[in-house]
Amino acid sequence: MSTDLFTFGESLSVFISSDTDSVMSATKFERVTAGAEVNVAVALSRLGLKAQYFSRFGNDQLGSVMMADIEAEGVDVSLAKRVDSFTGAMVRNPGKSAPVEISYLRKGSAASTIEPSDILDSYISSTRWLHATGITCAISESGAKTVKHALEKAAQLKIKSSFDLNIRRKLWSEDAARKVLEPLARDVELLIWGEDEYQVVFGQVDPRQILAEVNKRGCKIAVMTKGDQKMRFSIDGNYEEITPPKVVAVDPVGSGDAFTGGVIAGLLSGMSTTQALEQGSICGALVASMFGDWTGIPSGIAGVIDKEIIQKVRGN
Ligand code: KDG
Repeated sequence: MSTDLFTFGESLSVFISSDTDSVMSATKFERVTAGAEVNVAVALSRLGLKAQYFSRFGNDQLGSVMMADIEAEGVDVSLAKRVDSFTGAMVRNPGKSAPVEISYLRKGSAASTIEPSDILDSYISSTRWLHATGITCAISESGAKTVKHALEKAAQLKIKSSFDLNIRRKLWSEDAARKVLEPLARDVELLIWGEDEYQVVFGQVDPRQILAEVNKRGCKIAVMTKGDQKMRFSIDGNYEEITPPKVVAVDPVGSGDAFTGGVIAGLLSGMSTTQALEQGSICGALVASMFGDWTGIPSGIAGVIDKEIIQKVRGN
């Protein structure tokens, strides 16, 4: 099967308190499926492209329901393995009156047993784009090896790839993250990190300087995001900025992944890099404007957001 995107990582069942804004006082919880890489796969699928996602799920009910959720979004999850461990979860408040606070239930989870041999060369050679994140590096040593293996294989097979640092400070220290992630920040088509993540890996530096440096490391498009603020990027040494569309932010969780998905889809559709980044920022803003990681992801055809949605966001 040939695909537009192949990605892998850990998806989680996210339990969100629904009767109060605090996990401490809630008695009711809503469950949704999410995860940085699967969010990107869903974005590609909503935008009309073929996305394939690999993970290890436990032989449990959460594993079954999450695979069904992913499949219902049109993402091919048929390569996934079921293993003798539990499927990971996350508990959080919705962030309505207090900042979002999360707790993970994932150490030793099924997905954390992922290994380089799970990612067959054929998964990469049959796709147009490989996407990986630093979260998979944080969940286990074999996860970090798997990311390294997949990115190197993509470079070897001349398949375009993207890497999102996605530092999760509840999973590892900044020091540990820097050691593992710094060597991986090279030779990808698209490197997307938050401003604070660049600082963790490269120290306090001028954005223009560091983005140019990242281009020199073989990353053609280097992007530095900062939530709903100005996004900086550099393509082959040429620095530019985009201001994301303003929306009323309801829930920022998942907006970075929607941004990444919108950019990849745009690039695969043949848009210019700047247009693809603009499309990504619309996807990110839409997700932030609605509750949940997937709710606001827009629909589209062949990688391009539906025109009416763009008109609505731009207010015309
Ligand atoms: O990017 C959104 C993710 O943070 C969320 O879906 C959960 O994957 C997740 C994580 O590891 O925090």
